[in-house]
Amino acid sequence: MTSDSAMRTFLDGRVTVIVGDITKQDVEAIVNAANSSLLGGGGVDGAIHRAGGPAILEECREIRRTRFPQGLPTGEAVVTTGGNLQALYVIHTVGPIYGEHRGEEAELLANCYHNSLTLAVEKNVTSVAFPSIATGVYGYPRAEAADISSRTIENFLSTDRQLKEVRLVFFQAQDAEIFLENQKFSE
Ligand code: AR6
Repeated sequence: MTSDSAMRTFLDGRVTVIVGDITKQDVEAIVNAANSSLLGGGGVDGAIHRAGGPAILEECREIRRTRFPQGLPTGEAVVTTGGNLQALYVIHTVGPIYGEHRGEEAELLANCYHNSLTLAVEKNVTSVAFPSIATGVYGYPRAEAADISSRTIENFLSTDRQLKEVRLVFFQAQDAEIFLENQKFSE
């Protein structure tokens, strides 16, 4: 369980916005802001591997070996066990490094959300939590990321009936405020 409570909800409660730690969420799947190596890193990635234990890294290595020897491309997503986390699954996606994709950053960030949600549905989960992908080390401006992530999530949920909760988890209250000021949910 988590003691964090929703700051705000959208789309009839199917989207919630909270301040908290992604590793502590009581949802069926959490999303990791990974890098293309899938072998861990700092930020959310480091926190998820520390909290989830070695089973996650083991599966990531196997995915690299069998499916992505060159690394997971930006915008794509893969799923592993949640290891010791409450979540059953970790969905790993690679955000764009801001300024390094010749103007295709927005499309790539949208792909991260769309592909992660697609995998969540494929895994039959009904709840999934996202960190704010690419807005840390990868430098994506928080206001622009809010616009893109909210539009992409709403678009996905408009044709999906399975997901009951998409939880957007911000590490700091100020980050959640920026999201709330810039999101484009219709209700
Ligand atoms: N729970 C929720 N949000 C968090 C947490 C947490 N425990 N920790 C950080 N954040 P980042 P990126 C927020 O840098 O920008 C890694 O080294 C943070 O405030 O984790 O996609 C990977 O291996 C920020 O808003 O991910 C890659 O190399 C957001 O999570 C690279 O960083 C994302 O910050 C990926 O960079």
